[in-house]
Amino acid sequence: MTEWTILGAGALGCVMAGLLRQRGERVSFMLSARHRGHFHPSLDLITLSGRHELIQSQPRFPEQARQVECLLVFTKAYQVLEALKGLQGLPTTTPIILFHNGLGVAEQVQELFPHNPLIAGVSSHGAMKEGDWLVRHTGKGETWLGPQNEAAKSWAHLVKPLAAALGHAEWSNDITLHQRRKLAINAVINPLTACNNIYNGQLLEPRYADVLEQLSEEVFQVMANLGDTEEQKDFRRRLQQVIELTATNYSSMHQDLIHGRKTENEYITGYILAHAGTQPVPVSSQLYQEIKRRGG
Ligand code: KPL
Repeated sequence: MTEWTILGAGALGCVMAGLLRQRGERVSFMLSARHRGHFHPSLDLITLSGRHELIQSQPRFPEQARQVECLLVFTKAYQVLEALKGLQGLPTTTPIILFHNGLGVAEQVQELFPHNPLIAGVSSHGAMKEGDWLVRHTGKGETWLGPQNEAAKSWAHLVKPLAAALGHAEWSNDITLHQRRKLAINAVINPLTACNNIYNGQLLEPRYADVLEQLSEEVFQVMANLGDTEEQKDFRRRLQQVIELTATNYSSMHQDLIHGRKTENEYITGYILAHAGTQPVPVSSQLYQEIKRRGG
């Protein structure tokens, strides 16, 4: 049985670790040297039904990179490279699965680890961190994996144990489509909730109707220009569904901004701006600048 090593003990990384352990999978956390001696042996997972489950996992440190069998990366987009640079000892056969929001990082990881199977992951599970090693699973979602290089193409079997643990996991040879579709949702919900200091569900209040409409239109057009054939009504339906399913969540960008952390602005709204071409994207530009102005 493969051991799954989680890099990035944020909300989603911890929920995934918990769900995998509940299915009897072997799970470890890759920690940085500063965590040595501070590792909590058990993770407290609050399940969808509100039960607390204590999840046991193993700590691993960068000098043990050689032992990593499968690496699941849940750090923020802007932390991926730094975190991976410390793992140069990773065997070249170890698959690296990247789960960050936004796009544009995999190309750089490929340069750093040219031989490893490189896989992109897209997950819509809801997760909220409520404390150190205390995490709440807030919504069941889908998980898609797909190859980012040639070496990854023979790793589709990884979805089987993931599907058993997460309820859904599928392989897609067009993972960029799934990444872009998730990015489109994030490019609407995240900056709007972050700049207005609201939880996701508040976007459905009448006072946000106009800006929500304008921003959705901008993001939809950019994706359509990039070749996505999704119809606008389907995009709007998907957006509405995610807002409703995560209504009580604060988006990750909201949480980052409010806690004074760097956000994924560059990889989400920045991606929309970079791919807008001649299409005007005034709402995205304004939100992008506002988040930068606030230090995110
Ligand atoms: O992925 C998310 C995020 O916060 O980054 C959404 C789907 C918007 C849920 O909050």
